[in-house]
Amino acid sequence: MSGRLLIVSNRLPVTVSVSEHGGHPEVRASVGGLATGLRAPHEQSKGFWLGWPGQMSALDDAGRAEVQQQLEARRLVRVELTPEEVSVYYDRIANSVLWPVCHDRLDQLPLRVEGWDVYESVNARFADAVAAVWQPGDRIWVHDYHLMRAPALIRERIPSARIGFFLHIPFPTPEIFFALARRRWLVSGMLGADLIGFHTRRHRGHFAAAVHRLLDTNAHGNEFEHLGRRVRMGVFPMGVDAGDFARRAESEPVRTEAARLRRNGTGPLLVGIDRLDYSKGIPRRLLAVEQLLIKHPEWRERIRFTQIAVPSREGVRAYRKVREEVETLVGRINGMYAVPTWAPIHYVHRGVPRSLLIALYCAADVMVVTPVRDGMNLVAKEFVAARTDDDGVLVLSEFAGAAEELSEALIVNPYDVDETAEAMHTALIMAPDERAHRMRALRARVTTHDVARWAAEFLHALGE
Ligand code: GDG
Repeated sequence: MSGRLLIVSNRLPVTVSVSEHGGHPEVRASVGGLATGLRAPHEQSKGFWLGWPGQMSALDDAGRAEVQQQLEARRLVRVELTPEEVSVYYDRIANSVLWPVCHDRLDQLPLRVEGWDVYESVNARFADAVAAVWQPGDRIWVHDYHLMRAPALIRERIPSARIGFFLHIPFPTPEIFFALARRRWLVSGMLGADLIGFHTRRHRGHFAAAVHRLLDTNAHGNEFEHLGRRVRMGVFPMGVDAGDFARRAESEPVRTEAARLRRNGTGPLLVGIDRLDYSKGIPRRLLAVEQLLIKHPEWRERIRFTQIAVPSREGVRAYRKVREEVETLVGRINGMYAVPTWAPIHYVHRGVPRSLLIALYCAADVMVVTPVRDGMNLVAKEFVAARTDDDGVLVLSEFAGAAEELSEALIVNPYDVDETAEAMHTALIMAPDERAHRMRALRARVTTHDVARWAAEFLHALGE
């Protein structure tokens, strides 16, 4: 496909780090799903990726110039944000208002929501940065809830632009979305795009219903007529770099680490890996582990549940609260059931290196992914991609977007602690041939629908 691609996301796909002892700043590529999936289209199209590089206040002028040079070499365009802008646009509006609403958590909304003006001006800054590099023939792809206004603001600056927008988190039912005073303004922002992508049919349906009620426009099939333009909606479930996970899973260091993880135990290993976020359902998952030990005492002093909880958004109060809740539960459950030589829960409050992450996927007898709401959930797909041995059982929440595709998992209602505990038990006693049968079907899906295909399908639809 011709034309350059301009990718727009809150964060650039790199981390800038400065050592405490001075020296040269280092710009390293991030390994996140988006960074991986868009690397090839970004490099091939010779376009730009625009976003915030993270706080660079620790750098002196020479350091900044050096970072700038390294960013330019990667065709990355820096959108600068002040600490005050980050605190209002990112911490407050994006993460304390839009995130809870899109994850059905109206109870987490602040009593007064202020800062939409800053959200708008930051989105406008991104739009200005796009307009500064845009050339006729370019395609623009804007990502996620931090930039819901950006498509319309780009359209104001470049009426003829070809703009795609992808929402990585759920679009909630209108009943919930309408709690936002700025609902019409947000939806109109997204409608600045030519193509709006969602992970699931359900999110698309909620969005279509919201547009219908707010703007009195009916969708014809997957299309709206908006301000004289055609706006299309599409479902593009994001995948993972399945080939890379499979290769790493078979590498010597990962195999050795996985074998060590298995050997260390007294019996089957259950694993949970999430950002420590209230949407991920960690507290109820811990209660389900407890329930498993109550209902099936034969697992006591045998199973181990390892929960990696990566610190996340610690500047936001709700996140400090969920951390406290998780830590209290871990303490209580371990205190209740542990013996001097065994404890049911291994809780790790820190990110782990990618090799250990994949070793955990490979060593897990049961992977427990039970978010109470999740746009997609890549962890579930990464686990499947890593299981080249066709073994391991996935327990998956019906409220993760991934459940629409991964129907051979044991699907649970994460609010139902008893059901989740029973699914863990079923997974633990599942016969090897059934495990293999399910995993093969899951792997076929995850391998063919990988992240490269996701990006290619979206860009193909945008180009139409
Ligand atoms: C949002 C939506 C949607 C996790 N712990 C470690 C680690 N990770 C990596 C995983 C995975 C990523 O972080 C998490 O991705 P998820 O998709 O599970 O969740 P969110 O961060 O909430 O992502 C979500 C996604 O956007 C994409 O559209 O699926 O629904 O909420 O890639 O591997 N990586 C390493 N160490 C860890 O400890 N190295």
